[in-house]
Amino acid sequence: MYTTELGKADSKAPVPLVQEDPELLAAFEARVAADDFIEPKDWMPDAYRKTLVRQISQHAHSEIVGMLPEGNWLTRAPSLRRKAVLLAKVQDEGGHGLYLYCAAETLGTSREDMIDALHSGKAKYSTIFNYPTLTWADIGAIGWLVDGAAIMNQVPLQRTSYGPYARAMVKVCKEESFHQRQGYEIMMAMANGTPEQKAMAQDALNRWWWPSLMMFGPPDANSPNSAQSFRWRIKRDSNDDLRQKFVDITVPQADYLGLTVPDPAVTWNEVKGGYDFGEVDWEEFYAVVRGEGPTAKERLKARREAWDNGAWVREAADAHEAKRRARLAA
Ligand code: BYC
Repeated sequence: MYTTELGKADSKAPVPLVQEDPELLAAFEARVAADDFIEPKDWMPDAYRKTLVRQISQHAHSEIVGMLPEGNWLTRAPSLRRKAVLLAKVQDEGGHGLYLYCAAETLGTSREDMIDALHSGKAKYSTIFNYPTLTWADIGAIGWLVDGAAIMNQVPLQRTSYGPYARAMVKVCKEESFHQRQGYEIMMAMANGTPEQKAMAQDALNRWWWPSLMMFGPPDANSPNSAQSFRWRIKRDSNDDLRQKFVDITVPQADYLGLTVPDPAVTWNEVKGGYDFGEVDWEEFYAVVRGEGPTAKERLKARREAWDNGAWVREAADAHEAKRRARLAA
């Protein structure tokens, strides 16, 4: 995503928001308030368009960069079945990235510009993909926790106000459910396996738990984009509400596996009807957002190399298209 740079000429000097026509703005806001979908050719405020490009392109980058930690295990999956399932999942993530880039393109930003922003380090992608996958159990933990957190965040996005983004989320959510189950199934096999396998499963839970909670973004009180995104129904649930829902669903799943969530503060709170839990290390979160995560450099290097190595495919596709057009014109 183009980060807050979108509304700024440089990172220090804020650019005033475009002064919108009050009548058009009022009509737009009334449509959003009535839960109408906004479509690509409809009038929309400049800041709405920019917020969507920021969020959807971040989401697309996350899907594509997210293929890397799991791709790392494709050649080492413990059986042919596990390899086939993981391969299908990683391919699904590539597909999600493509739907999302297409949705962002309908807002008038080119794919090249979005990819350029990722490769130059200007654009963000989810912090979660800056952590390494050290053992096979990490593949189980990613499916269970990371895809589980993604579903929690993406189900409400099926009702986001921008039509192409909402529709992309429908297929993405169906596939994410399969991803979450494949991860949990790996965790079940390991948690019920040898003591060494169970220890690997616990270690993976220990390492992925807190980064998964960070996926929902900063606490509501420190979320600069939330107020406007709620008003325009881009966001339907708050960062903290989704994080709470995730904890409430996931803690009993860990219990069922016979594993322990690495947070001594987790306790059922009868009054709120949910779990209390400890404070996320927000310093770590912001450091990872700044590009200081354990595998951040490796991830961007892999993406840049993939783009450069794929140049011949793009050139061949362009040449084929030019020939096809020339034939049609002749
Ligand atoms: N990582 O004001 P806030 C997947 C940034 S992939 C990095 O709350 P917002 C999968 C945020 O961008 C699923 N940055 O922002 C793939 C903002 O910075 P800027 C990925 C983060 O947008 C492969 C600043 O912090 N899902 O499932 O209202 C394999 C302040 O935050 C993060 C999506 O992308 C983060 N975690 O809310 C397996 C979902 N959190 O731009 C699985 C779509 C926050 O102002 N995105 N920041 O400089 C969203 O729902 C929202 O953008 C967020 C943040 C809830 C993430």
